[in-house]
Amino acid sequence: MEVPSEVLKIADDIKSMKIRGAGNIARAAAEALKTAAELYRGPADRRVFTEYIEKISSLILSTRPTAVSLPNAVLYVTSALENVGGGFEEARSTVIEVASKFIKETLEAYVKISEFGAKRLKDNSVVLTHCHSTAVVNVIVKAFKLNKVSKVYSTETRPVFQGRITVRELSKHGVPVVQIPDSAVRYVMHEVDHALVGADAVACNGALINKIGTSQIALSAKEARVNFYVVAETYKFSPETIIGELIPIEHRPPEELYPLEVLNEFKKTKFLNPVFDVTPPEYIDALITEIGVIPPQLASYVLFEKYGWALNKIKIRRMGKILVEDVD
Ligand code: RI2
Repeated sequence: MEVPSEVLKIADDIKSMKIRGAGNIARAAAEALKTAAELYRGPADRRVFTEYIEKISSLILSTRPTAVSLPNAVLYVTSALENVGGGFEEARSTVIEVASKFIKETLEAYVKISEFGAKRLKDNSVVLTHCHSTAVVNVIVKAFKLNKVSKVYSTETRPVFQGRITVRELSKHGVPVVQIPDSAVRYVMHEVDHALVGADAVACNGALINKIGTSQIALSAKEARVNFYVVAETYKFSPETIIGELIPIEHRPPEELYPLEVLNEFKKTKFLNPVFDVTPPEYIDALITEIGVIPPQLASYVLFEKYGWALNKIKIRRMGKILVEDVD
């Protein structure tokens, strides 16, 4: 069974970062599985359909390696498929229903997160944020409507400049926002009350994996005794880290740093473009999730609660390959 062009497009858009942000990536993954099930034109045979969904899953998992929300979205849908009885029709409708449920639940999580997060900010706060996180924007907008935010510093976030999206979105809601180069974080930190960042992944020890530069911001916040909060839905917590896996850090091509014609002038220069970094739990004051505001030390508890059922058969998916199966 061929992969439908609509699904190939979603995969390409995630890879090229047309679709980006851990939450959007996860919803796009669920959407791809749902679309694939809807467009399936193969034989009405459960085994053939399951193989087809596995093929789609591998394709989606191969797009970007770091945001754990992506394998978690795939796990959510494929484990429901594994668990449902019946034949082809039940299998197909399960994929469609469960993928839609995932999308709905992840959107609903923003409501709770913004309520909890806004409560946590003090009145008249100056907030600093990095990159573009939909979850963070939701918290800031909610807090702003409650008159709790007086100014937001938003980093540009080189090399892809996602900070420009943040500025656009916050301005649309009337939030006073100041764009700064990434290197100006420490310069403004003395004015900041709370640093708020999103998450691509949270490890079982509470460490955060987020946009490159996040750990420097955490360091600077700690030095200035500024609260450093991570806004993260629990589907960004990584069950693989419980069985000792490390979260791979994506490296992207140097073309994101310089246009190709300029790069050609630097024949002997090497370029490094890591997209994410790791912030240790000691630098994090709290994780703002849809189930509450929790200390990073509770991450493993959340993981056992949320993914405990999956741990004895977890599939480690790295760039589309299933490396380990049935881990006891
Ligand atoms: P939301 C982004 O990664 C940023 O690192 C951001 O903090 C994180 O995803 C979470 O974003 P990228 O896709 O899910 O820009 O909160 O590489 O939108």
